[in-house]
Amino acid sequence: MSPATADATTDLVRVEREGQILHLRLNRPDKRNAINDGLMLALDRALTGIDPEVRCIVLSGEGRHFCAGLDLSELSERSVYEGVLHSRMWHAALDKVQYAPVPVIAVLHGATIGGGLEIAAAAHIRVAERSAYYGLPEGQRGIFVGGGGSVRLPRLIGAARMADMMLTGRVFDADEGQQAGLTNYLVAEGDGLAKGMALAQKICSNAPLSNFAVIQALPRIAELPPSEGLFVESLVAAIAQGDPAAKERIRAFLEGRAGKVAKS
Ligand code: 1HE
Repeated sequence: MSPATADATTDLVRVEREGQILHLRLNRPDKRNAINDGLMLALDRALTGIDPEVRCIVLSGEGRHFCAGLDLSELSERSVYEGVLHSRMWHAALDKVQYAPVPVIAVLHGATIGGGLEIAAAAHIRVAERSAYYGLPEGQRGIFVGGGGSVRLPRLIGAARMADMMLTGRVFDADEGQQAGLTNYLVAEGDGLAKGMALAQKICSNAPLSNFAVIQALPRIAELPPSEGLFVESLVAAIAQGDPAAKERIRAFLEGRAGKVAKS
């Protein structure tokens, strides 16, 4: 890892650059990366004005846990109206994760709870270490998800599983999370970041427009009625294949200069 280029204004989210990869690290380990306003705003800032040379983002948590969710100490004095604004502030920040210009890989370990799971759900790929576990204790705390969880998590694991987690306080371990579709990769303890970085390197080697189409077009098309989806797909396909990077890559394959598809 190159020397940290920590920015004083985003101290609660450490920002480091390794070549074309931007590594963001939730950085409030004493409080298990519980999300106070400062941390969410720091995440928002870290995702604003990303250098066009960046091709992939890796998001992880400092300390023994990925994230303990909403900082409950900030909640008690909030009015209903302030609650709405707070939730909308989270939505804006987590939209910057989901609609980042480049793919975001979340590397999860330890507690990935409440708002922590909402952050993870906004990423495009999730890597879990064996210690990772997932909970939505909102029911026990008398609150509701407010960071896009009710929109994004049912699309990953289904509304029924999410309701079970919220109503009964059911906690999924790393294996259960993987089986439920919460995570894409499950690796040994301590290997999460290396795996996240290795995946990021692969993503960096793709054509940028192709990556952009996957993260921007795919989830939108999936929400469209089939006929509209197919029409939008045809436009995106034509745009992507018209890109010089696509033409060069296809030429390279036809001339035997590009790798074959193989199971690694
Ligand atoms: C916190 C928080 C927090 C830790 N808000 N301060 N989230 C939760 O309900 C999860 C609550 N936290 C826990 O269950 C545990 O802290 C953990 C399982 C995450 C970690 O346990 P452990 O033993 O490693 O740490 P700890 O001793 O419990 O916590 C260390 C410190 O972090 C301690 O503060 P200290 O001043 O006594 O050292 C804790 O109080 C503090 N801490 N978690 C505030 N969450 C927009 S809607 C989203 C809704 C939600 O996210 S609901 C989920 C809330």
